[in-house]
Amino acid sequence: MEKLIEEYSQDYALLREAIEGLSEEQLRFQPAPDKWSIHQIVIHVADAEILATHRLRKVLAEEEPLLLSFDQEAWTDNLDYERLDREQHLLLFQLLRASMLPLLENLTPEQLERVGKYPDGVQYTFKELLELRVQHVRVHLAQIERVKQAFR
Ligand code: NI
Repeated sequence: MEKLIEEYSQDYALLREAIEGLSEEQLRFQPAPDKWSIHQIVIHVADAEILATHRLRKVLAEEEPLLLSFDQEAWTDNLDYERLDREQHLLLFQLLRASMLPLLENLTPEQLERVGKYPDGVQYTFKELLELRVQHVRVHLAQIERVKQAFR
């Protein structure tokens, strides 16, 4: 658990590191018309974190709450990610993660096993939802690396 919390708290720095020194041209480069730019990936990661933080809090606070997912392509297209401020979203991500840290200290085994359910009936424990946060950033860090390679 300690390792998981440590990884969860380090993701912001990893995201920063991944985009450090990139030009605006690199950040806006889309490897294909249907592939996200690094800018879009960063906004997506922050947007996903808003919902995920809400889910984590809901599971800790309520009895078997209903969890909601989001249509990520629709958000990217309809929220005009191109115009959103990347720096703000990075800071938003940082604050969302930091705001959770006091809640993650001293969690009891019972709290880790608290569950939430998606409308399709699939159930996740708090611990699993937390693991998914770290995995989500990992997936997108790898994606950022692929976009960087494609730009070269
Ligand atoms: Ni994602």
